[in-house]
Amino acid sequence: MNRTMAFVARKIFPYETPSTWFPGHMHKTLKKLQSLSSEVDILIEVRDARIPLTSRNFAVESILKKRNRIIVYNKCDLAIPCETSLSTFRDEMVHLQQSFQSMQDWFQRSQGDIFKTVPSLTYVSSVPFYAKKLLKRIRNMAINGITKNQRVHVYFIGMPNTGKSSILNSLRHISLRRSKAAITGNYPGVTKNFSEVVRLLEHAEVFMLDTPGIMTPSIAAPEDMLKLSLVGCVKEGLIDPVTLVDYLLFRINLVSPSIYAKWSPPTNDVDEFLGNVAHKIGKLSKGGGYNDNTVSTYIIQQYRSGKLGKFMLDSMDKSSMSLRLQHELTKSQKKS
Ligand SMILES: Nc1nc2c(ncn2[C@@H]2O[C@H](COP(=O)(O)OP(=O)(O)OP(=O)(O)O)[C@@H](O)[C@H]2O)c(=O)[nH]1
Ligand SMILES: [Mg+2]
Repeated sequence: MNRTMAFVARKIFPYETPSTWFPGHMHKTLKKLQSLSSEVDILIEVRDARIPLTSRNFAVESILKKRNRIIVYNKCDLAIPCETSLSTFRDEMVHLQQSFQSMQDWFQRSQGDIFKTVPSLTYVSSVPFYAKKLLKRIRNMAINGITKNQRVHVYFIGMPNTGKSSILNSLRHISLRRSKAAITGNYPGVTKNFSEVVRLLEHAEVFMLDTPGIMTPSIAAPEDMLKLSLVGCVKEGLIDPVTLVDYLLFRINLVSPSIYAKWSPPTNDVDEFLGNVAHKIGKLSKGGGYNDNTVSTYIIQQYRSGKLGKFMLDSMDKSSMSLRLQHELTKSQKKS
């Protein structure tokens, strides 16, 4: 039997939950959102399609749950496996959203509160097709009477680095052909303050507001910080790169070790993996050693840019989703 056939992936990744990353500006943002909640007519909640469950901000959801909402799963270009077509992926995400929502409804009902059905969209901020679709949804919500206000405010919220500012810019470009209104950047925490209002439609008083990305004040599930660090939602350096690569290896092995076949045969051992990668990319010293931080950082960069295959870090089966909701519920009950 060859090594690939004999390989058995790890089923668990024991990990001590580090605390969340919740700097002062996020605390301020959460408070401000709370106080402004009556001015939010439409909420665009941006999530990262690679972690559709983990990048859901349950802290914000609980303060803005009565608002008209559209969930946008951004960065689909980094989450769709090559063999999956966009429409299949879209269907999967709609299905995920529906099953998650029905479970959520059940949980919320047991707390005496019911969520509205929330429409969701997959997105790639650089592709006009998606901006046109989202624009149409917002226009319908804003103009077709869901919102009665004369002036409509569309707020963009979500975890850091999920692409809120990029989406705002893409909508403005499609609608008004105007240049960027919001600064974007490839690290979390680019937007630090609420933006000024930015016009969205030419002939209607519909305006957008960008907000700083916010994490949840506490972490729901033990592996959350690992996933959020891998996709770049939290500050660099909170978790050491070797641990991140070990976790990435664990997740990839659950999908298929063939994803890293260009570097290494299947393995559950992060040191063996790093050594094989170091060898393949020419980072081995004459004595056969390597700097594990340098090699790990390289692997993480490859993953973030989509060069190490496209796959999700969240498990999307019903029992994983249910477990996640239970974690969230436990957290919110502990708080109250
Ligand atoms: N691959 C890919 N990258 C994207 C997409 N949308 C945004 N990005 C990139 O993701 C990074 C973060 O984008 P931003 O728009 O600044 O994210 P943000 O949510 O506003 O971030 P904060 O202000 O820090 O909360 C930037 O480097 C963008 O170019 C997308 O659909 N696909
Ligand atoms: Mg931003």
